Amino acid sequence: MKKTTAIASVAGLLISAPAFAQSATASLTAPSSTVAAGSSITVTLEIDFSTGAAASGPFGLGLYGFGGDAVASGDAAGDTSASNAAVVPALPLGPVAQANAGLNIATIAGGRLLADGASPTSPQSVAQFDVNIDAGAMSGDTVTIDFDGAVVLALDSDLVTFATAPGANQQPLSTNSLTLTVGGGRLCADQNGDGMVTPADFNAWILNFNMGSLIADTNADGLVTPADFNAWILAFNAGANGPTCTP
Ligand SMILES: [Ca+2]
Ligand SMILES: [Ca+2]
Repeated sequence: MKKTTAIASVAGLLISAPAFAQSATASLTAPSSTVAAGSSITVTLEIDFSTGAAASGPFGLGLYGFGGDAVASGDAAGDTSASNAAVVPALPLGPVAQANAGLNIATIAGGRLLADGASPTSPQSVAQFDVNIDAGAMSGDTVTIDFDGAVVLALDSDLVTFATAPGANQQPLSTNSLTLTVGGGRLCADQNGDGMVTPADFNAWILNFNMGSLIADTNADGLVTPADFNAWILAFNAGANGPTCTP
């Protein structure tokens, strides 16, 4: 809190606005809070912002840029990594989207969202990355991901740099943490849920398919289609080393 006040004071000297009550919050979301060990899930970074009473800079008000690190913690964080990090095309300045080694799993930054004069909308989805869960993680383990960064809402200086430590005209970005729980993971080929992959699962897949059950979604695309039959054969041939599915 003390740090935020100091930043606001510095920014107040640089711009003519009497008040500088900008704020921004980062949220990380995923399609599921349960992930099988060794599998990946796509995480979206969204920024909810208010330009408050800030004076407009040379391009007006809006979300000009953001930057920071996705940091993992929790029992399953050790061998968890990120890949396919990407900033949305609407933020072409920069952009930086790199996967890292270690608990700081990705560094992501981008800027210059708005066309001149366009009205900013909030919240904005700004980036995505895949989180690859440690293959050796145990059921019930968790990985919590935070985004530790800063955002620029009112551009009023010639040079804007992205850093995890906010500077002038930058607002610290508080994050709503995302916690992923490692699920036990049913082998996708195990259609009758007996914990084994046997020829009996072939008839079970047909039954599940005909019922439209998501258990038949062997390629895990969220749909039950004939493509899942080939996926079931591949999963069956892989035996105990095959992919895991939820449910
Ligand atoms: Ca089975
Ligand atoms: Ca499917």
